[in-house]
Amino acid sequence: MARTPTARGAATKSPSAAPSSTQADTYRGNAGELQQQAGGKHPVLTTQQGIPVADNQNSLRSSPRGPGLLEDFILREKITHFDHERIPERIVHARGSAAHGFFELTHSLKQHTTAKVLTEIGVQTPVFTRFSTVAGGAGSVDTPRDVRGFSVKFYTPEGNWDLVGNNIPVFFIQDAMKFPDLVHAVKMEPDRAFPQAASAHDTFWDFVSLMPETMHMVMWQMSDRTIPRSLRTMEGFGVHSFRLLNAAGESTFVKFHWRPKLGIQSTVWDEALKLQAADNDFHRRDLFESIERGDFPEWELSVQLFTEEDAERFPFDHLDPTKLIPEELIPLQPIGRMVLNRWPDNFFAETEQVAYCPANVPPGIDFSNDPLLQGRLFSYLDTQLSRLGGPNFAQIPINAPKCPFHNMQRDGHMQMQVPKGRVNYEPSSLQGDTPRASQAQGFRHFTQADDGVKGRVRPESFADHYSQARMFFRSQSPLEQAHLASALVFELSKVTTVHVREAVVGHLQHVDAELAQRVANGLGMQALPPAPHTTEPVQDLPLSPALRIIDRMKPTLQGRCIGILVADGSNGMSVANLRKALEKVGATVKIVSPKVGGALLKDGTLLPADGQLAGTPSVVFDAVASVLSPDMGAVLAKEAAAVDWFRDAFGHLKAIAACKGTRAILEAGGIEPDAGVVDPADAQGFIAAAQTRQWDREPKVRTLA
Ligand code: HDE
Repeated sequence: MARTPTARGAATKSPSAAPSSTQADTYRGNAGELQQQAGGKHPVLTTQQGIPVADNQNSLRSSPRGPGLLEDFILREKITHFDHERIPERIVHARGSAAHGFFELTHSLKQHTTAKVLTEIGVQTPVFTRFSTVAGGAGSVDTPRDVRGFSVKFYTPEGNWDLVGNNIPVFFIQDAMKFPDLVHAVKMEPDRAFPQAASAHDTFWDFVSLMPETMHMVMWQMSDRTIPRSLRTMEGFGVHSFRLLNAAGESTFVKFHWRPKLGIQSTVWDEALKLQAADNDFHRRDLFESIERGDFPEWELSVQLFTEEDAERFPFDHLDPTKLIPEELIPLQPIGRMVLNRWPDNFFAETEQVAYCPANVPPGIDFSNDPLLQGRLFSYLDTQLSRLGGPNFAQIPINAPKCPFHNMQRDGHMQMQVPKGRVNYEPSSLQGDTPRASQAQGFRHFTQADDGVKGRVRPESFADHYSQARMFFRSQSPLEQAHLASALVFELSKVTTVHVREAVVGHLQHVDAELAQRVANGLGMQALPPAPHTTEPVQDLPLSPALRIIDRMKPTLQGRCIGILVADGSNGMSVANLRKALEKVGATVKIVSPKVGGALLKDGTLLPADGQLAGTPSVVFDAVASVLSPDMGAVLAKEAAAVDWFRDAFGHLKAIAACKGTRAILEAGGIEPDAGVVDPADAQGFIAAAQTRQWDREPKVRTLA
């Protein structure tokens, strides 16, 4: 008699107690069906000890409706492992996405370094690159206003080189001593545990207002750099000066720069805010999808090389990480490219467990005395000991070098290796194959005389906090300056403590008096707060147009995504023609329709959709188009999701290709078509408009500070 368990569990016999064949079928029925559907040859499920499992649906009970038994080693092992699935998230840069790829050198730096990764042209060095936000937790969204981490692990033939940088070339503070304070101030406030992933709150700006050295980085943070369009359109910087050492032991200073092949692109602030609701994983998804379709993200690596003597002539100290070296002063030399072409197989095993450390450098690369870098050399190994649970994390596949490695380090938690032999010390004479140090190949430090006086001091050469902040602000285009001023108004408007707002505006006076006035106006201040006393006169450094974004956006649709809105009755030919023209110039096209099943076109064919209108707002696209019948246009003009689709695209300065049927929706959204609104039949006109944003439109759609 076949028994089907009822809601009250009517089976009378325990399924694990040698069930009758009919009972076994009943209990395993579902799983069996699933396996058949999936097809293929499935290995037998086992415990971690390799014991085959007969039933993965039911725990062991004393009777069908009786208590569970402690004896159930299968359940206990499964639950115990699950209970320990999480590891501590990174203290900073917790939210990140990563990909595998390679670095290929195109110009040798042989004259300056012995590092093979920088001297062997054409060799492809494997890399694993992780991008991150800084302030938010691992589960926070991808698109807050925040600095982005840009970490590259090069698996070189002489050991791993980790270039652990950011998408901004300077940092908030000059000395590692202040890092815990900075991070405490920017993360959620300790009593209320908000805001998540946002610097717009009192503690961050309180810290800033009392630490004028933050002012240069604050300018970058308030610029559009911190609201990137995608990870593929961000620059990356090693930030600190490093040293290159050649065979003769001579040193050259170096700064590293990554430049995206697609050019640098950002979002506009209102768009970034709405993206946080539209797609929490906007950047991760974009990276994944681009790799999946073979559109591999690529960056050029460039270096700025300079000597100690060059550095003495700079009007700032290059060892101060709040300063950059304008490329107008020391030009960038391209030396290679990085291509990311493989998504990790497993997020936890690779992206979560990867452990970057700025102290990982191969022979031929060395550190400078930048006091922030010196502190970082300690911090990363230390944090990884607790985050990854012990000293053997370098054996985790994603962290292990891809070149041979041998040492006498032994034992410890999670030791994966089984060393052979009696010798675990050096020197030794009992075995002929034990590792020995090598003068010829080993790592050498730059030898430098140091006749200073020990002490806790800030060098006087670090005292100028405003000149480069001024240089950055004044180098921006007028629109970028307006974005920056508006970002300051937005952030400071979230600060409830009046004296903090005033103190920040006081500092801005040293950066640029007009900026301070604009922010004061935006905050509704009745009078301009006084500028704080400063020991150093602020210099008017030569401007650096290379620091802009808007002018440098590449006029291309490559790497950009266009959404086409269709509905029942749309003209299939118009959609196909537009799609073909867009794809020809490298754009990705996605079809959006009121229903995800697609739209029944005028000719009766079904066009499947990539996204449903209500769940795919226009913020996720770089430009939008629509092909709608007048009837559907009239229906959608009463649909908020459709009206918002166009109103937001217009407000976010995107090109719009709107057919006649769409006019009713534009009217419902109060949109007055401008040069960036074209007919979808004019594919070339749309392509030209979609290659950039409609910057002229901005003053008409929002008031900027
Ligand atoms: Fe980090 N930083 N940092 N940082 N940092 C970490 O290391 C630290 C700094 C950066 O994708 C932590 O493994 C100190 C500058 C990135 O996994 C931690 C100081 C720059 C990442 C740490 C700095 C960075 C980190 C947290 C001041 C740009 C993510 C987890 C002395 C050049 C790496 C971890 C990844 C991560 C410490 C300053 C970039 C706590 C003490 C400057 C991209 O060790």
